[in-house]
Amino acid sequence: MPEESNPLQQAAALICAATRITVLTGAGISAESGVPTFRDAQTGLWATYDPLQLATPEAFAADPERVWQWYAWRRELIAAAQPNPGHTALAAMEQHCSNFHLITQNVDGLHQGAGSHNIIELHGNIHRTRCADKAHPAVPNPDDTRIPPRCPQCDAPLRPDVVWFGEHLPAAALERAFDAAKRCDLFLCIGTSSLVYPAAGLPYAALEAGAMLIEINPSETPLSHNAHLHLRGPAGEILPRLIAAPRPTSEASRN
Ligand code: BJW
Repeated sequence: MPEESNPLQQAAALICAATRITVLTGAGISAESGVPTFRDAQTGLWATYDPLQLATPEAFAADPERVWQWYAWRRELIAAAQPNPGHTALAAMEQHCSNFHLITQNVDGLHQGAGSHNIIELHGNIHRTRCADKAHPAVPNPDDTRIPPRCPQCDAPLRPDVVWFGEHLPAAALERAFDAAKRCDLFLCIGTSSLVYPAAGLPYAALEAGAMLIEINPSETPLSHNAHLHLRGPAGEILPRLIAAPRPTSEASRN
């Protein structure tokens, strides 16, 4: 890494030199699409809503209507959102790296909308529903006006296919994510507070296996001091500049 270059150029050089890139995204990457994060002061969902009353299996058991309605509101909000330049830049990065994994904690489907392909969804997807009793995927009957609607197979309530606190992450996705973290030579951690486990453990697994670590976030997180580079700012501004940044010439890299 040429020492005289700025952090953005250094990051661009790391991306250019990497052969196996793994990215972990969180709610921050969708913030510029108008999808609220969870923990940002004032604008985060948890500033207004209590996660214990909305994002746990106990909350759903106690008041399924309230939980369903809250997710229906969020689904509508997300349906109106478009991928932003941060999502698009990651889709472009995938085109230039033959070994690229995009792990997301987001449930909004905006990476798919931007054209990313190799996506590992750790916390599910808000656009899908499943049976609350048997966990199988299930699509509500459009004529079912009950809230929540019932499983067409067994008449149990349906729930959003997302991972709530205290629930296990989908095992295959989690295994693929840790595998991608341990096998990469560059790990990018973008727009996550790095507080929620096991996802927050992924960058540490990458570091332990010898990868370089870049964090992109306007704020400091518990991960920041472990990152080789911390690019401070909104992902929708930094990522497009990162993929467009001039790479150091081979002459400059030798010096
Ligand atoms: C920008 C930006 C811009 C803003 N550009 N950046 C070890 C220690 C302690 C606790 C635990 C542990 N292991 C497990 C736990 C318990 C728990 C946990 O981690 N709790 C902690 C909070 C303390 N974990 C779990 O329960 C998980 N399950 C589990 O571990 O199962 C095993 C088990 C089972 C039973 C018993 C014991 C173990 C499940 C976690 C599920 C999380 N679910 C949610 C809701 C998903 C559905 C929904 O959408 O409603 O997932 S909670 C919420 O947090 C959501 C997110 O995916 C997740 C992470 O949040 P994220 O993405 O980081 O967002 P924010 O808001 O926190 O941060 C946004 C960041 O963006 C900020 O840093 C901003 O600065 C930044 N930003 N604008 C770039 N423009």
